[in-house]
Amino acid sequence: MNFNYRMIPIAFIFILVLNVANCSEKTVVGDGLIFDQAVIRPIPETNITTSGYISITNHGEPDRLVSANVDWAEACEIHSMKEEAGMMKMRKVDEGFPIASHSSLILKPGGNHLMFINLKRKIKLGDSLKVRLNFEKMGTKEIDFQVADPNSMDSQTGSESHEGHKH
Ligand SMILES: [Cu+2]
Repeated sequence: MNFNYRMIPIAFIFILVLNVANCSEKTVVGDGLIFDQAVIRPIPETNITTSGYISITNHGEPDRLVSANVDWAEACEIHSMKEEAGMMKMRKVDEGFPIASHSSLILKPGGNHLMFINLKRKIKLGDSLKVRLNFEKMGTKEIDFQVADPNSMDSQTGSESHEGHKH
């Protein structure tokens, strides 16, 4: 048998180093992207579009939200909101939104948002719907969005009354 016993301690040290690397990686949640306040606006049954909002914090490398898609609507677009001649107008953003390192992308009412077009199902308060967010570097992240009044989300930070902690 020609087994080299000197390799054992080396292999052992290598495994230890790998474990340490794994541990430190786990302290960064979701590859460096943290999702919060993912909400979809409740709408009357007759409506066929609605909007979605989310706060994305990037603790990793610079990235970009390039697109989003869902199973429950024909299309999901990324929209910006800009004032033109005194009116707020929304526009489809084909290039998506960049998210610099250690900064946040906040989609909120009155500002940039996700637009769900030609809904295939009813959207009612309390529902939870999956949205796939596609990032240039981090790939696709499937996030649970809650159907809730988006205007009440800011004041709810850190004190959600009935749903508890959900990520
Ligand atoms: Cu829109």
